[in-house]
Amino acid sequence: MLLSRHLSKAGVRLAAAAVIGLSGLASASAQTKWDMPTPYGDSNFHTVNIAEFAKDVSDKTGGSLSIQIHSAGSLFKHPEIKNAVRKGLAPIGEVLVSRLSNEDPVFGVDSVPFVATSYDDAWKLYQASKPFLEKKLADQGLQLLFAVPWPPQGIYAKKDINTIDDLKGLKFRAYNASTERIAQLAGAVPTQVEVPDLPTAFSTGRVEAMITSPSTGANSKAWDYLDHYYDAQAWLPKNMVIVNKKAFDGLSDAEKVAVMDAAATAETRGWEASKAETAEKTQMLKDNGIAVAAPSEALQASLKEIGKTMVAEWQDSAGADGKAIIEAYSK
Ligand code: PCA
Repeated sequence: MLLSRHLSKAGVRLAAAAVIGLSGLASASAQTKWDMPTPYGDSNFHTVNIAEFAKDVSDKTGGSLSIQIHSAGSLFKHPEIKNAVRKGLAPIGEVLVSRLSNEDPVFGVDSVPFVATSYDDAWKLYQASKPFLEKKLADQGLQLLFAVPWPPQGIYAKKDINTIDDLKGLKFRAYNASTERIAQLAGAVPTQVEVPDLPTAFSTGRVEAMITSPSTGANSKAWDYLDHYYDAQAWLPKNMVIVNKKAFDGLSDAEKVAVMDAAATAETRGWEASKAETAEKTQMLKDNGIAVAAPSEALQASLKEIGKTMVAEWQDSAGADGKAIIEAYSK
């Protein structure tokens, strides 16, 4: 009591000075930290690209905006990431675009088999669909920062797949509505499995075959649990990085410019990395003992038949937007 009274005046002045000093310091180096959930592991080329994007943002803003990546579904599982960003639970995140095709067919256009099977065509399809994609995202308060394709998709299996009949009855791993539909049309049994769970799903027999990229096969050490890869080059699905619009609008003008610049650079770098990845990871599959082959003519013909059915189904469901996208793409 006595002591505190003694200290009072000088103490109050000192404390006030300290508070002003601290707050002055805080506003001079206002720091924003964004948590960023992503679905795939650290060694995946998409995650590597995003880590460079995050570093770029930090460098360009002098550290005033930092992005902390939470990979492999560690903060939010893949199916939850989009809604987490929409609700602002995470300001920024990565998702497979076609993961959202149940909301709107526009999101599924890059995963319809044999519509765009080369990088050039995938780029054209991206440009044709981008305005629609951006509009659908904007309706949910989301903004597209950049999108990067996976290498072309091929079939992995524990046994030889010579014709489509060899897929009949197999437990087939799916990662979106389109891979589920392919399994159904081939007479296989689809099961949704996220990439981080692949090794367990295969080794416990929950799934026996899948269609995905050389990247995902190599990243998840497919040689530990299967023997065959058929390079069907069926489509190139994209991942996208999206940001909560309110969070973005809360940045300073300089920070906004930094994010947009880093995003444009990441998109270019990501497309190049994906191209390099295709040959590199296909070789890695071979080096580790997987039999890598082109699909037989019979198998490829059946896959293309399935593709035709799915193009028709997609066009039916996508209506006027779908028509406009295909028109822009065919130009
Ligand atoms: N890898 C991801 C999506 C497409 C790909 O090549 C996956 O298998 O889930």
